[in-house]
Amino acid sequence: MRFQSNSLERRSGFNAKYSRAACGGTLTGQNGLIESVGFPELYYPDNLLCEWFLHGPENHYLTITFEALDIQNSLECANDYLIIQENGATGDLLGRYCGATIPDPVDTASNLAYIKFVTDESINAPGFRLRFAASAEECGGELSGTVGTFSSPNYPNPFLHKLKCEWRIIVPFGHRITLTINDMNFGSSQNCSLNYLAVHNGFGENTPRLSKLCGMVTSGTQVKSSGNKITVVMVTSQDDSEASFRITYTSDEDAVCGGLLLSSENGNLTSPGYDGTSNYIDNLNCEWIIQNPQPSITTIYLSLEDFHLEQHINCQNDYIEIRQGDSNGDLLYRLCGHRTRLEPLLIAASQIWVQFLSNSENTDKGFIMHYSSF
Ligand SMILES: [Ca+2]
Ligand SMILES: [Ca+2]
Repeated sequence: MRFQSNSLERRSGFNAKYSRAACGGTLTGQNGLIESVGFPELYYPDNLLCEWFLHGPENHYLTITFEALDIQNSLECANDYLIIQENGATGDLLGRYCGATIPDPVDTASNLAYIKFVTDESINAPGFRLRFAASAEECGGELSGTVGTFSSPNYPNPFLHKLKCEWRIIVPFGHRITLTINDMNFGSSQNCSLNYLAVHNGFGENTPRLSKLCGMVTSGTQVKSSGNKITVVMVTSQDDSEASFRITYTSDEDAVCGGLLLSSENGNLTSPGYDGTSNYIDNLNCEWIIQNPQPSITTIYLSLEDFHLEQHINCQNDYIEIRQGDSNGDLLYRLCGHRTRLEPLLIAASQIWVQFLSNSENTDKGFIMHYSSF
């Protein structure tokens, strides 16, 4: 506001009163309390428009609980009313309230909420008192037992917030993981793009996706990794998505591929099912460690006897990666396509990691390579 006068006429001026809004504001933190003006001793005034902005910690959701409610009752709460919206002033409406019946608590999808209290020009009542509390959902993690169970947050109660959780399972080399769905209900299967479980053949979402599960899944449904690692990602994208699951895993079956090999023992490494004519399958992830048990010998020798993987200019589809040490080591080779000149690979390392990955389409005959050290 600015007052400005020029060089012409003079007048008596102005006198304005100001005061802070009697209601509303921004509440930041883990929890808080909101009341109507004068609650509980006095009735709220007429002609109010009060707005509260609730701001909980990141990655939390808010539970808003009514401790008291007594607002002028009207058809469709048209006269005096309280509304709660999630995600702030432009978010979805969670409820519109009036009368004197205490509603159930409401949960928001995110850490933000907006509350508005509006009254008309006549008839009032004691008002309301609300509390909000922020909660974080704990989920995901790494499991390394040979058998185990994991489930959605708050299982067997349905999970009701937007969330992404990742479970990574690792079992000893040479074993594959069998996941068994004991129970899974992700609500309507029309929402498969929004609410689902994705199972990946290896660690992380960059490994081939074995399955995408959603809706109601028959108890006993199984998904198997090819090697000793698997990842389960749970995605819920709507605030009211119903999601609950319980999965058991075992690891008594032999791996399809991958394992720990000793270079001193000289042997062959092949794509699963390699016979020189038939093709490997889609969505494989095979991880081998080739280790030299004698530290004095630090060279590992790999010769490609036959090599036919799907062609791709950058080896993005099906490929072999060879790294020094383990999966986090320096990348030495990334191979794909057809190799007719089978040059031997001499690698100056006492341990290497070899990964073969196939994507969801187009396969070829695969490969056979010989490993040794001398
Ligand atoms: Ca009123
Ligand atoms: Ca492929």
